[in-house]
Amino acid sequence: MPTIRDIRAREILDSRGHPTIEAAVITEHSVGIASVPEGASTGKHEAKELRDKSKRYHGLGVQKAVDNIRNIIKPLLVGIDPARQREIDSLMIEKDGFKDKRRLGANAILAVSLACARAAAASEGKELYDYLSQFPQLTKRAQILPCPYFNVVNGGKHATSKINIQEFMIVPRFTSFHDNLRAGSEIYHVLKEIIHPKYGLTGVGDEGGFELPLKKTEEVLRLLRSAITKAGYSGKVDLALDCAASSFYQHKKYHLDGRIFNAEQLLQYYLQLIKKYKLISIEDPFHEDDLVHFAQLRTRSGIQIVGDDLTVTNPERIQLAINNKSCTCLLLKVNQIGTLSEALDAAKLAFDNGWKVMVSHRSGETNDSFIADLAVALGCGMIKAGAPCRGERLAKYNRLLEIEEVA
Ligand code: 2PG
Ligand code: MG
Repeated sequence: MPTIRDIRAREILDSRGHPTIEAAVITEHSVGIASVPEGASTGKHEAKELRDKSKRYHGLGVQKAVDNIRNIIKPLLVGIDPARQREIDSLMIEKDGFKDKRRLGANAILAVSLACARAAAASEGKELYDYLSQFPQLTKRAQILPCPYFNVVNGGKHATSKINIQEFMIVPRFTSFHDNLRAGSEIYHVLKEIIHPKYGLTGVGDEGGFELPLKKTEEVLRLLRSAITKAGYSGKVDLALDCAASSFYQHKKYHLDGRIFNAEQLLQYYLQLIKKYKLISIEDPFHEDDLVHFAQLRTRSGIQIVGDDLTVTNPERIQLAINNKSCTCLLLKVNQIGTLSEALDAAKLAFDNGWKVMVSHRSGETNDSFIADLAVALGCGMIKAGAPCRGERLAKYNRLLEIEEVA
């Protein structure tokens, strides 16, 4: 039986140039390394990452969280088999003592939680997705390659433009992952060819999608539709949005596209967009506590309604959304809850209640491709990891290509 001999941790930088944590769990036979991502449009119910709030890196340093791994988490876990994931996660949760993991930091806890899974998979000589498939929450799930949701235009908190909707996604509908990746990439480059002569600039936002000097949701949707057609993918690629509506909700109103909406008016607006652009999925259409309007849009639109800031990968929040019939799909982000065991509990709860699950990256990412393996092990059929552009996004998509080849 392998046991944890050492745990190392260090401060590294993420794709936005902000500090984050990389941890290494070392056993007699293996080393498991994992790093944690960081959100920009974080839900208020998410687990809390610990930041130094000192002068370094404008307060964003993570030296305290790194010290917590070295001085508190390591002594707690040395000598344990890294495959005892539930016990490891529970020990860290208890030691932290806060529901939102603010003492040790969800970032510190998650780095170790994921690194343990990697170390255990390596000791067993298994690919990570195969190892994860053995978890009790996933035993009934078949491994499948997920369909990618490519975020090709960035708005909201992920861009400096005036577009309020955070993510405009294209969703190719081919059976193989490599065909989907090819479609995403070809459309992305056609989009660039359309944008460049019109606007000059073709800079990208946090998730690799283009930043556009436009103001209205419909202008972007029209552009996407023409790029899909011009690239020869008409009828084979769908459109989806992540509104991240909490980010344009102020003083009890939604400030979108230069207009001010109440929830009912916004719902009507979404229904029009869904019909006109054949949207197949909308994430966070209303603010993070509006369970009721999520539910109304679900029944009145019939399309996929994804909970992110509403549900924050937290079984308690998900149960609330289940009771209110607010969503049909859970967005699964491991760092929203802070341990692998709890993230898998969240997925299981969603599946058991007839929801779908979409595995997700964060806007601040590293080159860690853990979520690619996780999506395959969950057999959930959907992943969003940004545009088919920028290394930290491609790390996930390229890992899926690799899995597709060997699986
Ligand atoms: C989201 C995510 C990821 P962030 O809202 O779904 O795309 O953004 O990581 O900034 O919360
Ligand atoms: Mg979101």
